[in-house]
Amino acid sequence: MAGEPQSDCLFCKIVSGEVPATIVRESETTVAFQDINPQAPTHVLVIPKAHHTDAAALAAEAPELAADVLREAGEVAAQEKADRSGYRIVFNTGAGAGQTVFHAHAHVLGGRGLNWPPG
Ligand code: IU
Repeated sequence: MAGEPQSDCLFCKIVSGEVPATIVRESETTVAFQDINPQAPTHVLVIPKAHHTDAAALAAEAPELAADVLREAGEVAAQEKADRSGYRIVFNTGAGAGQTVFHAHAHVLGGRGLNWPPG
């Protein structure tokens, strides 16, 4: 069911502490941790603690939680000082767009110039 922990979900295991992560920020409803394969000097993932498959499902099923994730993404950027030169919040949605973990997550990328359009 939407919002319930999934036993086969890596990010649910990070929320529960079963899988370690370098956590940089936490709120009542979200966790932010360093991406293990960083694509920029700042590359932090912000996830809702509750399991929702992707950003669209999160927004539909729990809009206030989606707002929490966005707000925390901005706080992470400020905390990491990525807001000084601009940063990007990315939600890969669907395998064709590069989503590999099906627990909604915002990538916060910054600390270098970011090209547009993305690859
Ligand atoms: P994607 O948008 O679903 O592709 O993002 C998943 C991210 O999760 C990706 O950038 C991975 O490097 C990252 N990640 C992680 O931080 N820790 C892990 O144990 C695994 C993936 I697996």
